[in-house]
Amino acid sequence: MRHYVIVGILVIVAAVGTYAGLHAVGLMPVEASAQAAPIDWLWNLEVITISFLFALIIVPMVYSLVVFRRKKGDNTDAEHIEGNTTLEIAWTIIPLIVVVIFAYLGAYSLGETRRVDPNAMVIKVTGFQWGWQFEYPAYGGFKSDKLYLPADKQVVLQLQALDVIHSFWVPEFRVKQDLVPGRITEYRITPSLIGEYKVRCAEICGTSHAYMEAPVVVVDQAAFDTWAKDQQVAAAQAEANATPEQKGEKLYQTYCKACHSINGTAGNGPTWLGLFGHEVELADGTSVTADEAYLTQSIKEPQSQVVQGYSPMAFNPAAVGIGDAEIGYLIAYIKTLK
Ligand code: HEC
Ligand SMILES: [Cu+2]
Repeated sequence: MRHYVIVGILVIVAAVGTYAGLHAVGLMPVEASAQAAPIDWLWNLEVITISFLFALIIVPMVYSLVVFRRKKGDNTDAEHIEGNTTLEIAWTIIPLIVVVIFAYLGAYSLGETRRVDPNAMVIKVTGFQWGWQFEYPAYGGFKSDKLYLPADKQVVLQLQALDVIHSFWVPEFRVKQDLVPGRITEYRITPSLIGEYKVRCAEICGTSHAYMEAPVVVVDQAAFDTWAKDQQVAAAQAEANATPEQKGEKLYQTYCKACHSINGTAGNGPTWLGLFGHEVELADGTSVTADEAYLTQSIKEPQSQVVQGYSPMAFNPAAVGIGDAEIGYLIAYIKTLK
């Protein structure tokens, strides 16, 4: 009996110690969304259970090793034990109940994180190799490379992938959602903490996957309205005033920068420095002068003429709405890169 009492007390002490230790490590980043609350609550309950189970296994084991070790000169056999039906039933039934309870709590928390607010603001999110773009249809459809969100208001992100599977993940929001080519997936979030975070792609998607990040800025409603109105006005003005070269540069910054440098270094695709007017060697052994016709063709039908030493361009500019006018701007911009 004495052993049971001692082990019981040690199990409780070790469980509390383990939980306190895990808690002190700070396993989770700050909680910055309403959806994070049920997730963190469940996670905490799991850590408590894990701490207790850990103590329940480790303490009796270490206690037995120390207290019941063979005394010097004792060469007798240990007691022969056939089994213990009560114990076996108990350690089958109790974990079963615990697992069923956790399954219920898991389903419940999942439901909580998906609660729909019919007034949620829609933001269109495009993920591509290797970057993010955010579009605000509620404010004239301006595009941004930062995700601004108002605090305490649900937004629904409509996620679209242009090439391969990506995954939208802001650890502080907890919830994560894949972007699947050919389909629009939804991600609902109610940011609850003003601050700056980062969205990162959580699905390995090629060479520069690790750099597929974008800032996420949560501000109060008033600051958000100001920002959105400013962006809307700026977008309209930029559209009206920009020279073709500037429009081309903007397109380049948004869509092409990940693979094409403008400083002469080769990336996933050839550099654009000095491209216009140069002889380009193609994979089929022929060569061609990089004039308007060739560049237009390369952008319109990326697979038609493949540059020597590169795999065909996996990005399809037409998929992001790059048509004849935009190609004109891009070529005007490429011409400036001498
Ligand atoms: C995912 C990476 C990637 C992105 C993003 C990308 N490209 Fe490319 N691009 C390539 C690769 C690889 C090649 C070389 C193979 C080929 O010719 O198809 C290439 C070739 C080209 C060429 C021919 C260049 C030459 O040196 O002859 C043009 C023009 C071009 N891309 C335009 C664009 C434009 C415009 C955009 C943005 C709207 C863009 N690319 C975005 C990967 C990319
Ligand atoms: Cu990705």
